[in-house]
Amino acid sequence: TLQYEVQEGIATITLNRPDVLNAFNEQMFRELQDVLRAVERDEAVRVVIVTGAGRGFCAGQDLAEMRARYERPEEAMSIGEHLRSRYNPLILRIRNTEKPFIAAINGVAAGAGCSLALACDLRVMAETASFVFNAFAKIALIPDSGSTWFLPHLAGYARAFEAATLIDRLDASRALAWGLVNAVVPPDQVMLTAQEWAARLRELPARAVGFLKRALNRALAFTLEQSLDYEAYLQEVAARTPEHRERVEAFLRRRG
Ligand code: LHQ
Repeated sequence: TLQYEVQEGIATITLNRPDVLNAFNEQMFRELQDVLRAVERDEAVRVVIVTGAGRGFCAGQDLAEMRARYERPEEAMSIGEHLRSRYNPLILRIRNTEKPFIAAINGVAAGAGCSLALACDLRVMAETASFVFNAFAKIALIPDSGSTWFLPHLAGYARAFEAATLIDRLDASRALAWGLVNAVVPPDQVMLTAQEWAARLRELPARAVGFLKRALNRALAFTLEQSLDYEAYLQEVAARTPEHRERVEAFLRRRG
């Protein structure tokens, strides 16, 4: 259900259930868990790209698998448990892994597929792709897997509410205008753009990029005072790395 490859420091995870627009099932979670553990551990991996096979990015929870659960409630875990044991750890792992994640949104993202995209650090979206945040409301649920948090933080409260209710297809140009994605490109350039960003991120010192990710994530729950303090703490560590000295020296040499 997944393709995973690492090439020159760039890991690419391709959700691979194209017949169902890469909806999440149990097996995909198992495979994702293994792959994300590998990504976190493997020092050779500097940047991660997440994309979908076929015409979709990710359609969220596989509803056929859900139905099977509803039919055997005594065997199945509750939705709350399902979120706590599957989706929430996935989202948190993406946020807590101190490497940049790029979502290459090749096609439609619905439900938790939107959440997956928003959990990443950068997003490039195909002109033809769209977000379907109201997929949740349409099946009488609320946005989950972080979407109630990501949406207002990225786009603001009113847009979050609108996206979760009224908008059937939030198209790429609106996603860009709302700050939900960083760039919109023709479909055949989605992976190229993601790879180009990844190659540039790879050239930056890994420790510094990891700390940046940590500091920005903390800042979302911090006061200015707390952020200033946390910056000073991380900077202390960053400044002790050899890369810092080397790069300052290299800058000064060029100025000669
Ligand atoms: C699917 C799915 C899908 C199975 C397309 N499942 N087959 C919820 C509950 C519990 C616990 C945890 O978390 C969650 C979080 C969630 O993610 S809730 C939201 C779940 N997702 C949805 O409700 C989205 C359902 N899909 C759609 O609304 C549409 O498929 C979208 C808008 C994504 C795309 O529409 P189209 O481009 O018109 O494609 P399509 O509907 O024809 O889909 C293509 C195929 O994929 C089709 O199968 P078929 O055999 O007819 O070709 C769909 O049945 C299948 N598919 N999403 N989530």
